[in-house]
Amino acid sequence: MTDCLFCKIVSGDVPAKIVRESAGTVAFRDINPQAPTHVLVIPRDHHPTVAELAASDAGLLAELVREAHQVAADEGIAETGYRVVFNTGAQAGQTVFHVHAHLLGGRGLNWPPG
Ligand code: IU
Repeated sequence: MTDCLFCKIVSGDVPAKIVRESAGTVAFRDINPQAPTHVLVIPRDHHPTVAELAASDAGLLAELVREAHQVAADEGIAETGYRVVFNTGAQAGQTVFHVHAHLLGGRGLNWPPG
């Protein structure tokens, strides 16, 4: 999608601090981190929400979650614990409609989230 920020990160037209890549995904550091580790994992293909991705390409969704875990392992937080969040829809705080898993960790995380 030409007007999608995260598609432009995938294509290299917008810079990002990329930490990991797989055949179907790219992982990069969030520009406004909410935890010591805050990485976004996105599919290379444009899908607006996790619900749409689950319905159209469940294998790619599984790859996204596996990659999030691998980033957690690379960051040394796989054992202590981390959170994977898909904000879905405006009321939940989704602002970029190219599905992204927020991988958060490196500090204690409150429950329920705000
Ligand atoms: P949200 O779940 O759609 O609200 O998450 C979007 C995230 O994308 C948010 O945490 C932003 O800080 C982040 N982000 C980014 O990493 N790089 C950007 O250029 C923009 C947003 I715009």
